[in-house]
Amino acid sequence: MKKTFGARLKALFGIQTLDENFFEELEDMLIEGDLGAKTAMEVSDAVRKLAKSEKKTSVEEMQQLVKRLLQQKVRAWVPSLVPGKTNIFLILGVNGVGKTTTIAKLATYYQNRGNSVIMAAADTFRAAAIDQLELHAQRTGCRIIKHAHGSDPGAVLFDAVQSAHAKGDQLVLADTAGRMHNKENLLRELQKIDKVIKSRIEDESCYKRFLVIDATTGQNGLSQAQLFHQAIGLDAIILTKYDSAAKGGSLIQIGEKLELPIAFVGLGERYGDLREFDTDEFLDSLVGIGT
Ligand SMILES: Nc1nc2c(ncn2[C@@H]2O[C@H](COP(=O)(O)OP(=O)(O)OP(=O)(O)O)[C@@H](O)[C@H]2O)c(=O)[nH]1
Ligand SMILES: [Mg+2]
Repeated sequence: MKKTFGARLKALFGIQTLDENFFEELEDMLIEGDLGAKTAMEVSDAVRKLAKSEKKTSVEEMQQLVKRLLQQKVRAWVPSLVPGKTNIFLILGVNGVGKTTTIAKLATYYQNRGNSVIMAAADTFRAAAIDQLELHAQRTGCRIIKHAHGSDPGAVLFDAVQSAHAKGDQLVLADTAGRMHNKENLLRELQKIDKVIKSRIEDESCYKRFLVIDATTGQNGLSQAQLFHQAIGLDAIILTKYDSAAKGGSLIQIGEKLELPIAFVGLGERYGDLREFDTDEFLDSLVGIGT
């Protein structure tokens, strides 16, 4: 499954006759890869120009050209903690994308860099959510701040920030619900949580909002990002399940339309399966370089 898109692209680039069919196929393939119609057209036009202006166009040249065009659209950003302060990461995303698992991975990542991390169980909507986070807290050795199922998630954050301040923890990782009775309810609750956090933090630079996107959801990634960015405001994206589907073309569109950077990539279910996003590696895989 992995690299299928890049491999197909490379196979297409290997075709000797660069006629109109070739460019149409290239454009279709880029759209199928979730890069969006505009980017697909831009890339296929650029390749067309290159093919015309230079007599010999190798597979490698075309791959590098596509990479160069896409490079301007994605940006990596690894968040570092503001030293001596309580940092808060709010982890957002629709249900099932991997928010809770990502919190355990982030806890491990920041603990390994010498920080004391606590978890805040602000998904109070789904019955098993608090127990699930608690299990991750035990396994990673984090304190957890939780209230009863069905209680106000904003109050959980209020307590968590206060507790982290009091005990001198560097990072609060806040789990949130991915689903409520309806979308409007969910967004309204998340906006309330956001307000509570903003009223409790020492300064804005300590607070970051991450949207978790599942690599297997394709084009939907963009609409999810637009929805959350508009309702709450986002700082960065975390891409999960990249081990199941190395697609991720929607990141290009998210980067282009919303200018959001990518922070981390989830590559499995274990706590160590989190990598800092690497633009070069991502684009190489996307366009089939080195395969
Ligand atoms: N293969 C793979 N599976 C993952 C990854 N991240 C999460 N998962 C799995 O995806 C499933 C859902 O993960 P959760 O962390 O519970 O997702 P969530 O967003 O918290 O879900 P809700 O709380 O129901 O909204 C679990 O089975 C995880 O093990 C990843 O990077 N790779
Ligand atoms: Mg969850």
